[in-house]
Order: sequence, then structure tokens, then C-alpha cells
Amino acid sequence: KGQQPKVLWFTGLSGAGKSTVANQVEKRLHAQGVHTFLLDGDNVRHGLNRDLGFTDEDRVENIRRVAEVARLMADAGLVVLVSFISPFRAERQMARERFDDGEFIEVFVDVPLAVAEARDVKGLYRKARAGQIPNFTGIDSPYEAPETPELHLRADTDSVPEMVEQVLRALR
Ligand code: GGZ
Repeated sequence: KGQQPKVLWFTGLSGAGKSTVANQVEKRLHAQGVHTFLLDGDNVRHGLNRDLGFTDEDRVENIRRVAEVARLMADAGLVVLVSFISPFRAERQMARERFDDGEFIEVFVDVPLAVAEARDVKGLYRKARAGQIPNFTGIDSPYEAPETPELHLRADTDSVPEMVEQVLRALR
């Protein structure tokens, strides 16, 4: 039987637009009467995961805890939007395995590194290149792109509203 999506798992580089798209999708779902929760660095890395940094080991633990929290929230009946770089395939797979078929939607917010770096909305790439932020994703820490995401968004060519519509369409 077809399962209702319970988790929208956004993955992509810093500055790809994951949280922007996830926030707008959440607003639209809320307007439809869907009970949602958005998990992202702002509400997780400052609290539950404040003990974690950006080494490979800490990112693995960050995503492990996020996947567990997403599972708990989905069990409570919420549609959970998860917005983390989540750079490693193995941890995204681990998260996926906590859900039944059809419940887990991996959304790859794809932007070429050169584009994210040229935009550099928060100035982080510049700092990373200057050696002020060690282990920065795409610079000196890897990003393993999804090979078969449920949804592949092209953040360099599609606008935010277009990407939001694509996510909502995938949910119907
Ligand atoms: C990548 C970093 C780093 C390093 C701080 N590498 O664009 P932002 O600022 O707002 O989002 C990025 C966020 C990434 O945290 P995640 O929890 O999503 O990462 S992971 O899933 O890999 O655990 C960026 C900021 O934190 N940031 N240092 N070294 N991004």
C-alpha cells in the first residue's frame, strides 16, 4: 500500500537554499491544515546538538540524532521537514531506513559549488577559503551528492517558488 510521506529530507551545500525552500513548503502545508515541524540547524545545533561541531564524526552524530528526532515526530503524526547539509550518503541512507517505503522523500537541493560560492549569501565561503572556517563543506570537507533522490531541484536555474511547487507536486 502507498504510504503518505512523513519526512521531507532536504540535502545540499551551504547556501543552496534548503532552508528557504523548506520554510516556504512548511507554510503552504500549514495553510492546508497539515501538522508539520521543521528541523534545521537553527533549532537543533543551538540546543540538542550544541555539543557537536563540523568534523566528519560530529556531522555523523548530528544527522543520527536528527533522524531519530524525525522518527519520533513522525510517530506523533507530524510531517517533518529536515534541512541539514547531511553530506554523507551512509547517514542519509540510515535515516531513510527508519521509515517505510514512500514515507521518506529525499530532496536534493542541487547547486554547483561555484554558484553557491559566488553568491556567498552569508560570507562563509570567503571565510572558509581564507582558512577561518575549517572543515567547510565543498571546500575542505566532502559533499556526497545523492544518486537517486526522490526529487532533484536545480537551485542554480529554478527560482524558489518553482522549487516549492515541485516539492508540493511530489507530495500529491
Ligand atoms: C558547513 C557550516 C560549517 C562548516 C558552520 N561546514 O549556510 P548555513 O551556515 O546557514 O548552513 C550551514 C550550517 C551547516 O550545518 P548542518 O548541521 O546542516 O551540517 S551537517 O548536516 O553537515 O552536520 C553553515 C554553517 O552551519 N556552518 N560551519 N564547517 N557548514
